[in-house]
Amino acid sequence: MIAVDGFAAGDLPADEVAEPDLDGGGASTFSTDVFDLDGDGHYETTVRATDAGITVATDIDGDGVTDKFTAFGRDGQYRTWEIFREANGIGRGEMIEFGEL
Ligand SMILES: [Ca+2]
Ligand SMILES: [Ca+2]
Repeated sequence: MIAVDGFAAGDLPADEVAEPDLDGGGASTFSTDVFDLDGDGHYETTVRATDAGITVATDIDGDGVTDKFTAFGRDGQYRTWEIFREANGIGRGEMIEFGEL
């Protein structure tokens, strides 16, 4: 079972959100793919497959920092966070969606 429950939405550091520790023990990454889903020439979406599941990180505004992050577990559960950077530079995540595929 994937430990997405281990994600504390309040303390996701934006700089590290692209490589979350999904199982708490250091999931090994099998593949990383980048996509330009909206076709503007900027590859804003990073998809990583690990032994814990698949994560999708999207940098919507192209500033190099992930804005939206979704984790899909092997059990079919998914959760999406929106990442904010506060004035003091600290990233913060807020869960905006979750469910089962
Ligand atoms: Ca794009
Ligand atoms: Ca961004």
